[in-house]
Amino acid sequence: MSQGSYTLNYWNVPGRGESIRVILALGGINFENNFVPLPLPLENPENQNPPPFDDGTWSELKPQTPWGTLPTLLLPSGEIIGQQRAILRYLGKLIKFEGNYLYPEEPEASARVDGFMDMMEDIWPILIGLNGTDSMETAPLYSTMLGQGTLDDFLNPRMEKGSGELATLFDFLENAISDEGPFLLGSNPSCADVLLFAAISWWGAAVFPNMDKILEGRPKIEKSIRAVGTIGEISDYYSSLKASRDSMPIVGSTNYASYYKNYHLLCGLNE
Ligand SMILES: N[C@@H](CCC(=O)N[C@@H](CS)C(=O)NCC(=O)O)C(=O)O
Repeated sequence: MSQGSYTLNYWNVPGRGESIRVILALGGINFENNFVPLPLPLENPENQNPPPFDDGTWSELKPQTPWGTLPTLLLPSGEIIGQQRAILRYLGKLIKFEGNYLYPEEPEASARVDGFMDMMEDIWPILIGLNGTDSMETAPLYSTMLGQGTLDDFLNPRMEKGSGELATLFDFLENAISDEGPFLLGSNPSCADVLLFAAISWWGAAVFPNMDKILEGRPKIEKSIRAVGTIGEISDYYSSLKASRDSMPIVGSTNYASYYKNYHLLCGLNE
């Protein structure tokens, strides 16, 4: 790992790390990825370095992280910070887009950004599905990661308009976005829009078969994530990495490269 630059520690999938990659790319900030093998009980393919799946690295690294979780970001100062939304706020205070910081300085605007990002973190554990008694085999995210397809029986009733727990949470996000758009606060993007872009694209590949169920009847969410995808720095970033995804593993029905399909779609890159 190099000194004096940024290094993102995360698995080699989008997950909670992708928003940080996107905001760094948007800011034109060089960074390295330290891909930690995913702690999943899957066999590692030969000759792949680092191995994609558990090789004991995470159990050694976990106690050394600030919060026992990834993502973490190594800063140029040598300090390591954790928690996806804290990292986004930190970078949003450093990075400007068209003259405006990605984490707004005005307290009421920053509270709207925080509330929006916190709502997304409330959705995350439901989609991962390891709350309560759920085991890995019945968790929506782990189902695709273990190559067993999407968990429609779990997702469909929860995404039912008007009654489903997840549908209601997505509606709160939709209603929070400015009517003028395209972004949460209007014409200027914030780190919350970066998180929305990264999260919806991820959930729409790793939990749902695509983004349709999330975007149906939620035009403001769709407008925001499409607007983020058309920012030149972001589409250039995905374009530069597209070919490298070919070496990602295929497990059962899941080709891990497909976890990036919605980013490419929103950036206007051909699959
Ligand atoms: N609130 C934390 C949650 C972090 C989290 O749960 N990360 C997962 C990966 S997305 C993790 O580190 N899992 C491994 C573990 O908990 O041992 C954040 O937003 O960063």
